[in-house]
Amino acid sequence: MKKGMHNKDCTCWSCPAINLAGKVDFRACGQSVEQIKKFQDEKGGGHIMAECRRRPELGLYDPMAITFQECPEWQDTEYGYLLKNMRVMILGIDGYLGWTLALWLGKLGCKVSGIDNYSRRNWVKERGTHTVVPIARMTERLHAAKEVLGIDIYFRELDVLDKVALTEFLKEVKPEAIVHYAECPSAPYSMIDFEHAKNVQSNNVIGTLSTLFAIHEAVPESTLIKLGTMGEYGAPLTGRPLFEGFFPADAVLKWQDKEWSLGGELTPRDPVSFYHISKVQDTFNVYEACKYWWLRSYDVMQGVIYGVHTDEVAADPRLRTRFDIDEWFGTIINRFVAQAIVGIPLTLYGAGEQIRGFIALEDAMQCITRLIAKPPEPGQYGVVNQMSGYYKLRELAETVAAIGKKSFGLDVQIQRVENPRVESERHPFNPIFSKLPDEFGFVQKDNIEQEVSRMFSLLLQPNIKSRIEEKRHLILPKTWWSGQKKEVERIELYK
Ligand code: USQ
Repeated sequence: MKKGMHNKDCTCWSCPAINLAGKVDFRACGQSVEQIKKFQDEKGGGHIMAECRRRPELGLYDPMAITFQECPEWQDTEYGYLLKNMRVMILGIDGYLGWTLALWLGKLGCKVSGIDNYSRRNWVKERGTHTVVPIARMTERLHAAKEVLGIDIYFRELDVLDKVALTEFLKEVKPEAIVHYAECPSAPYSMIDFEHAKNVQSNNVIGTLSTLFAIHEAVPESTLIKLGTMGEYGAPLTGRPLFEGFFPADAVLKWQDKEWSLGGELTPRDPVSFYHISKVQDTFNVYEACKYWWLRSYDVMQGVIYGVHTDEVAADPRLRTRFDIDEWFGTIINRFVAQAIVGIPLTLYGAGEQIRGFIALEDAMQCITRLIAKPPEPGQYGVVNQMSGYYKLRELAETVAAIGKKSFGLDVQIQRVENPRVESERHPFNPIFSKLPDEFGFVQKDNIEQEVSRMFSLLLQPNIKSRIEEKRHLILPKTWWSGQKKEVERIELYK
């Protein structure tokens, strides 16, 4: 695929600037274009008409007549054609991903807006810790974005659970794409006790429901990019493929002496914490809302994220994104690098043979941008598995240790500790993640070695290293899936 060209043949049918008017109910997910084409062939066409909000001079016209490549409102960029000054709203704009994406899209010329209620700052505070890469207050962040990168970000302090206020904000801004990161992302946090499980599920599930109703009321033509997780699928011991949300057309269920097609059905889910369960519930809510109201959404089943780098966040210390290393909010590679720096042996939970999908921060930004650039059809709920590779946790520990030793002269050890989680420790893993590269033109830019090196360089800065030292007592996990609260014991020093 030619760079930037993955969406050249999309038409106004997928464009958020369109107002549709027609006589046919074409809601069946993903089949709408076929249905309309068939209808047009049979009836001589012209029944589905559209108006363009950006180009009212076009009047009423056939929404499949103009491609993104032909439309002057869609401009060629490195990541595909992108709507000129596209209005993108980020829910959860103050978080690790949200802030990074805001700067990334702003630099690409999008008009970025966002909401946040600072939950993440508060949850991390509750653990008694802080982001080890210092981040500025929101007002200072916004000021720095303008001063350093020339980006205006329209921010409002707002909770996604406040459906009325969210609807009003959507009506005011009229975003053409909405990226929903406003969820609690932590499996351990959801396993602390009933109150935390309840908070995670209500924040995530009801927050997404509120978002769906608000979009339906205010901007039904906008694309919802919703962050799901690879952990929705679990790791089935049969080793069957983890398809991208749905079974492919040729998948078959054989039972006794009969056969049925599974094509197009949602695949089974086997989540591994109350947090991961919240994402499964979101999946069904978003899937159904697309059917009921012709909303359009991509559900992004993201692997474990790691890293610190995009050009934008690295442009000024005030633009940095947060970086957590505690057992609740630090993800494994990020934690390992911090541990290596302050001499805590890297903590492999259990056997360390668990396999997970991973993606670097910058690559995740590229993926989201490419999804924004190729909106789904009205009524379409699409799923992508977003990762650039998968690894055994043991291999990751070895990689971090090797880079720490070789490039930074650190004495890095690896330890196996009791596993506080309930998860398979030895299992096959067969994820399918071909849609982003094949259909959206995603090209992996960062590899683990390169990004881990960048992380070491940043985290070894004296002020950041001392912030890690200050919280080193919060590295070893104490939150058990069983409900126990005790620090894990070391099983063996691995290397
Ligand atoms: N693990 C260790 N040592 C550690 C920390 C974690 O061995 O010090 C293990 C865990 O037991 C687990 C794996 O590493 O098997 C990943 O754990 P994690 O804490 O890095 O990530 P996880 O809990 O799976 O959740 C993270 C994000 C979540 C996202 C998910 C994607 O916090 O928001 O949904 O990654 S995925 O794992 O693919 O479901």
